[in-house]
Amino acid sequence: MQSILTSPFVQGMVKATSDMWLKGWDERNGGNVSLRLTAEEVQPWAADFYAEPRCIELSQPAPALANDWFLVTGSGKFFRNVQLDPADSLALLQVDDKGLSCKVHWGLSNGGVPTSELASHFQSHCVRKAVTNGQDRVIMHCHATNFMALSYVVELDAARFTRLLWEGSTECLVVFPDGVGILPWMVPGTDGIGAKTAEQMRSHTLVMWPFHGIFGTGPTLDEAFGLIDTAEKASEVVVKVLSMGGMRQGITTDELIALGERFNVKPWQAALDVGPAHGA
Ligand code: 2HA
Ligand code: ZN
Repeated sequence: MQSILTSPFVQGMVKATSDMWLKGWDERNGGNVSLRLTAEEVQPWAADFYAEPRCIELSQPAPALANDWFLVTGSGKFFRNVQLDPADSLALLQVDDKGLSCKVHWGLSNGGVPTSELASHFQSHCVRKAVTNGQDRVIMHCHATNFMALSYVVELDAARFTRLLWEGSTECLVVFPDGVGILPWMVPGTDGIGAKTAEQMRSHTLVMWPFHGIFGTGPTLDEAFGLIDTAEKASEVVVKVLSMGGMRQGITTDELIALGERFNVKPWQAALDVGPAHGA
């Protein structure tokens, strides 16, 4: 019997967190990731589970996640170290049958608790699970550098910011047609920011926490990573463009509409309606 360290979910989490570290998005203990799993996916590795799993109360009831399994990053753990010691850095959890607590079945081998942003993750999972009929399984948070930098200079209006990124790279509208939601600045690690993040996740796959970072969702770790990577790439382009004096030309509204038609996605209407970011 192979160790749970060889399981697709632990390997996938190691890859995602290592890539995020290498991108420079997760300094120190910055960032957190959660992956929803089925009983069938975790069952083959049950031999590695703790005989007496620790129980952790949830700060908010999450009945929609009753009995669900999650692999999450641990609070205070450094993404840079996940690849060196996944059993210390990660936690495999199962929510109880009422959604009031969870048990740590594997991981956090030297103690500790799941990510400080568990409230934002679980509340967002409830929403994404419902709006995508169970398809979305990943919530990913990090401190994507250029995306963060833009939050200091752009108007914090979701439709305008979405439009700016759509014009920052041709692939953006195809990758996030639902646009980017924006929260006001809030204290992280609280139920309050969790509720507001989840509210934005009803209609957006990306959410900005100004002066802090980004939340992304998707069906797989690769998809959530790719989504954030795409927004961050466009943000980098926009940062460079603004540093060179601003956009003198760009993708037009008609061109964005044509892009949506070609790739069979429905662009967020509000971001089309605000008009071009490049002032053409
Ligand atoms: O500590 O990024 O938002 C991890 C974080 C908190
Ligand atoms: Zn953070």
